[in-house]
Amino acid sequence: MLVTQAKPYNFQYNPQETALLVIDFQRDFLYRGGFGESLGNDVSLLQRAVEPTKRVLEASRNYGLSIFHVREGHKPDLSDCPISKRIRGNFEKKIGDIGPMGGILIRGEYGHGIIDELAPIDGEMIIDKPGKSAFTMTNLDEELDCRGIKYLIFTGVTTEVCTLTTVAQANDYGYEVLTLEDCVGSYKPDLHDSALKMITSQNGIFGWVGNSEDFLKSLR
Ligand code: TIU
Repeated sequence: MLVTQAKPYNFQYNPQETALLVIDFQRDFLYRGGFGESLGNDVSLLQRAVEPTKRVLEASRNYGLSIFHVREGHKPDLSDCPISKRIRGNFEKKIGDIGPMGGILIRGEYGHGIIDELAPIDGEMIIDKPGKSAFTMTNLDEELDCRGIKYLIFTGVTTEVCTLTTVAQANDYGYEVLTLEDCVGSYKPDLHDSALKMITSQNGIFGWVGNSEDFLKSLR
């Protein structure tokens, strides 16, 4: 077992049974003209999570951890997009409308792709999901189960939306979950802080929160 410093107490994990999750680092969330900006957000706020996540991704590759990339998005015909999700907020640009990176949050479009810094390489799983949780309407749980994965390391955007939703569901499925606080990012700094507090409250109601430096140290 390896051990890394974390809140509310040290996180122990068997690297053979551990997967790194890299959630929704897509141009649609990090770049101007995509889905994140269509919701009225300052997308530059997510950049701070990119470099630490890159270091964790590269170290995880070198160590041989299982790596899962996750993307949020919809089929071009929007048959998997609830009307509630498309119209909520009354925004001018909606899912499926054309923006500078193609159809907003549509699979196969440039904006739906993962940013170059964190692009998947051969052998890494890609999970496409229509909702916020990476477990809902996907085969993520089966893919983790057949690899014998019990421990999940979380990186992703945004902290309180897709990351927290997936962390909470992973906890219900019985995974031991570590979220790296500098590898998750939000448009809302106060909600980022609250989401991380929610994970560790009650002595780890959803799991652990650590940081990239301590996690990298544990892999060395
Ligand atoms: N809007 C927002 O903060 N997030 C999302 O819509 N999806 C993800 O978090 N990936």
